[in-house]
Amino acid sequence: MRRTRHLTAALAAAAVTLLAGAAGAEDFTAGAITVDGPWARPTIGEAKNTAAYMKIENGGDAPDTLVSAASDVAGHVMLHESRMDGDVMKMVHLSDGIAVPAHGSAELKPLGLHIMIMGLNKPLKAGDTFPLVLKFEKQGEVPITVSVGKDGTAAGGGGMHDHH
Ligand SMILES: [Cu+2]
Repeated sequence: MRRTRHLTAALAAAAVTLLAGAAGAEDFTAGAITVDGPWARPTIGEAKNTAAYMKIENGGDAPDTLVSAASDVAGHVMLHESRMDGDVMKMVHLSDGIAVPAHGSAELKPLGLHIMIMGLNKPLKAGDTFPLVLKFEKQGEVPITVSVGKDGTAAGGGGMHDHH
């Protein structure tokens, strides 16, 4: 399968269109930013929410910040972090965004940083994909395609979004 590594930002948008519908998590590159294997959990029952996870790498000399995200398939997308408050898991909205250090990375994974996707216009099942546009302070908009999979790299610990 063709990868989208090392494409310019302009080509990346076109590549995302070509890859829409492809199975399996892909990597997406725009300028200094590479997004590795974005994935999301399938929705459960009538739930209209899910969370997306990915590793964001910054190959550049300057730090960047993921400031927001949006999707055509969802009414509302927010940057969240799951944190323990005593023995209760709580969601915190990250109004300052998610920092991606120069020559570093930010890891969005279950029980930690995630992109909360709310008000989905249809259920998501394993094997589906959906578009997501990440907006960075410096890099600007980076369109990606999120693959819906059972558990990705997660080591158990599911269900933390059930209360949403
Ligand atoms: Cu959340």
